[in-house]
Amino acid sequence: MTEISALKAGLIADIAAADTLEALETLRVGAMGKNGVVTGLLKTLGPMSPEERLEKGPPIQDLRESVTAALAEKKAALEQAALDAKLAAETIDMTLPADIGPQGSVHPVSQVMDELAEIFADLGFSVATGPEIEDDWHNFTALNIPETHPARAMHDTFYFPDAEDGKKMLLRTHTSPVQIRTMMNGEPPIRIIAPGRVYRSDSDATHTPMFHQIEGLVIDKGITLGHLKWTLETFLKAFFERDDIVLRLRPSYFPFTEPSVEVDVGYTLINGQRVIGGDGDAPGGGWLEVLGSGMVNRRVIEACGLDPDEWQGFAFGTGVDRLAMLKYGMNDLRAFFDGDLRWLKHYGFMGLDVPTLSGGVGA
Ligand code: 2NM
Repeated sequence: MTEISALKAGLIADIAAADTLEALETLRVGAMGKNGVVTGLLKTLGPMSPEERLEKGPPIQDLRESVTAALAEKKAALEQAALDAKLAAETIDMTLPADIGPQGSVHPVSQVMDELAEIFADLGFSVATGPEIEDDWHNFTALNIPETHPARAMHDTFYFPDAEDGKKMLLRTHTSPVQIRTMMNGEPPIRIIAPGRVYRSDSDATHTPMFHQIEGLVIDKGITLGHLKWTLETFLKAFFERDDIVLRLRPSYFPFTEPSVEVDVGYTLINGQRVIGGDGDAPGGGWLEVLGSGMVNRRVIEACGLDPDEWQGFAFGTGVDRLAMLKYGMNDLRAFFDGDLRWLKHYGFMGLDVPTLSGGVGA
């Protein structure tokens, strides 16, 4: 056996015996590295005469190729073995519950808006929307609110700087302009609710500069206060999920309705707790104002281009935030809009993929 074939046999045996990637790397450096034995032999070829190189070159090249191939083969085998060992050790238990990660929740205002839309959908009302930036005609004038009405004073309404076309633009102070637009653009009979954001320059424990309203409007022939009373009673029973809701209608004043009626619901004392339902005049009981309403003023119907001798109707309005507080027992309105995740986790509702009562209580 020549010196080179002995060296080749030894290196290949060492490579075959290497049992870690680190040991294999040490062997590679010893043979093929800058100062490796194979590298050293290759370097001897340079100064040789062509004749000598022709004789001694092939076994050295063969040594280089064989060692390189053995190193690569062993490296692949060791890597495969490492992967096999890892896969054998890291089994995944597919029966473990998945980590569902952080979950959002439905804000009580959104929840209550959904509940209201569903209740009124069952009564034949559709949902109407409109711009939050309005002009003073749709927000005030058409609603029989004259220039001198206190609701127009600067301290209540957020006005935009005067526009060039002379239009006074503002943030709507109620959703009534949606009803105005619906009456102007559509043909009666009309049965709509208009939920959405409204804005008033007001801020304390019970008032935020932005809050949510829902208003309803019915325009048809022969509509009376009786229809209004039945509709509101049916709605409040569905919303508070109680059959013993008692309404108290008090005469009131709104420029856009005549007559105007404020609606209270009775609460009673149950185990010392105020619970909505029952006769508010019972001992310990009382009345909570929940809605404003009335028969739409004929001047409003006329302003919308309809004949008030032909078409009559009723309208009502209330605060969605306030309804949410009453139904779900929250006491600070400001917390609604703080975006505190702890509050949302506590008062929020599960998404619509969870079965709920009338799309209702889910959390
Ligand atoms: C309320 C109370 C009473 C109301 C009236 C109208 C319209 F456009 F038909 F005239 N929309 N909304 C109304 C009536 C709103 O909120 C407390």
